[in-house]
Amino acid sequence: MTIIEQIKENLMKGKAKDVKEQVEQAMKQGALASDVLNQGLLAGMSIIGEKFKKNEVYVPEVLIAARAMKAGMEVLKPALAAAKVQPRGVVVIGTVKGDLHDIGKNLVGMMLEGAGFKVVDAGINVEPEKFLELARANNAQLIGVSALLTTTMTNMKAVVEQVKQSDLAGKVKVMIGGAPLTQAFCDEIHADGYSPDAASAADLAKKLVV
Ligand code: B1M
Repeated sequence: MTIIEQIKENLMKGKAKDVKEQVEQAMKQGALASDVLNQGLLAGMSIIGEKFKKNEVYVPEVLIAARAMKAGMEVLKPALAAAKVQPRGVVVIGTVKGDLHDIGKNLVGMMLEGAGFKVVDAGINVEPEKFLELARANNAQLIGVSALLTTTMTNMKAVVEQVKQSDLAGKVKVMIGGAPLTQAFCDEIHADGYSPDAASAADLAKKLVV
């Protein structure tokens, strides 16, 4: 097995220390940072995402794989910056106004990072204006809004409307998700996309940012 394949395998097993050491080793051996990223870290995270979708792994496994990815990314970041490897896109993600649930939102953020996006975390109980401000400040192409309550999901509409009525219209798309949501609700508030889980959220983000 090559060192990059070992990185992929160990990431899937959540072995953060091994991943970190093997990324260091791969870089010392002269591997390209982009190969370590795409064929090692992102490839492993993508398999974990697929398994999560099929209920073959659960939230804890995704969290430890994401932790291993972060450990590898810490080593890789300077080399990626030097090689001018650009993120796939920038996503501002947050939980909608009035809502304090963030476990699902954090998981979506990790899967987006695993898919190569730069993720700006707006936190919880986020006012619509804050989403727009952060999108402008970070040149984001996407805003991701999470809601876990039937009483707060309706607040997502304001985010979609404010984006469409602002200078960001046509430049920034809004994707939504969270347990009480449906595609029908997404259509009703004219959001650009809905996904039922964190792995599909990463797939959706890739489709929305072309
Ligand atoms: Co609350 N809570 N909670 N809660 N809580 C629920 C959501 C609830 C279903 C429990 C119940 O009654 N059975 C219920 C909502 C009922 C409803 O509206 N239909 C509820 C309630 C009522 C409340 C309070 C009102 C309780 C009270 O105070 N009376 C209160 C509200 C506070 C507020 O937000 N203003 C409240 C508070 C809390 C805690 C603070 C105690 C805690 C949150 C801690 C935290 O997040 N840091 C909490 C928790 C933990 C839950 C449950 C138990 C678990 C939620 C969770 O994290 N799930 C939940 C019941 C349950 O689901 N069994 C419940 C795991 C997580 C990985 O799943 O968030 O669905 P989820 O995310 C998934 C997908 O939905 C999707 O991907 C994720 C991964 O696959 N997804 C996206 C999520 N966001 C996405 C965004 C995307 C795409 C996909 O694109 C942007």
